[in-house]
Amino acid sequence: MTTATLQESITSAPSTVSAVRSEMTPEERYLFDLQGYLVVPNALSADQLRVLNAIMDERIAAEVDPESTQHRFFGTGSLLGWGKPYRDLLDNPRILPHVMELVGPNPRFDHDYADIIRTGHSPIGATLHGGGAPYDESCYYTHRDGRIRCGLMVVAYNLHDVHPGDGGFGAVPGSHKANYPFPQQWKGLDHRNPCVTPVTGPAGTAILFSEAMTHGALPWHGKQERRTLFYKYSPAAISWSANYYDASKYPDLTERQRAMLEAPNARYGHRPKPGEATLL
Ligand SMILES: O=C(O)CCC(=O)C(=O)O
Repeated sequence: MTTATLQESITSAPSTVSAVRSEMTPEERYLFDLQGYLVVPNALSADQLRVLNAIMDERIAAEVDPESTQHRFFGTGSLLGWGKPYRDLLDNPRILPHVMELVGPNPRFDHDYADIIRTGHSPIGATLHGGGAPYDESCYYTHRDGRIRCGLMVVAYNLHDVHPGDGGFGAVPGSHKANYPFPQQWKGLDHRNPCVTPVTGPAGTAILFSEAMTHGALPWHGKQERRTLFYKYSPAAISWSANYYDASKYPDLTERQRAMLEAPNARYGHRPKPGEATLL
């Protein structure tokens, strides 16, 4: 049985998002530690998909050249500004237990973006990046005191189906624990690379992965455009991004969501409130 089939058999998911668990299963924990990624089916309900796609349709109509083959929504504002359905994904109950286990009990939302790919290369091209070596203190993967610890982990939501053969997310399973750098001459994804596993799944699937795992975007051959949301989380005191969120822009956030947007710090009790921090 391949790891992919194994994963399919043990995560054959609840059919609705209401079947929420409070923690990762031992099988999910095993697979994430083994592979550096985990596929979570049905992370979004059919209703969520409809609304998230409808909002994205409007954004595409407003911002994306119909002739362009790909586009990344990044750098001109966060997906959190696209409306409550996007803000609610911050602490998606189907995924939050995984995030809290993989980055720690006080997860911090580090950054986000969305990609659409109509054909061929993604906005970042077709080159693998990341990996356990050389060690990267912002994207580490380690295991201490009986717990997985990721410096930066990603929840990638498929808003459209990704079928086998379409392309999409490509992973080098186990590479988050590699002791040697990934060979430079193998990094291109335009040709089949036996080290790379295409990770597929229908709309609503979430692919969780450690940024320390070598990964990239396989060239897209799907009939429908690929639509992927990337929500990235760090431990409370760590930041990959140089930009921090301003929670005051989103008055409808819950207390938990607001806490996830706090700038990196150790969450000590007498810290200045967001907006009151002193520049030293
Ligand atoms: O397209 C993908 O699934 C991978 C994207 C990625 O690795 C990145 O944005 O850094």
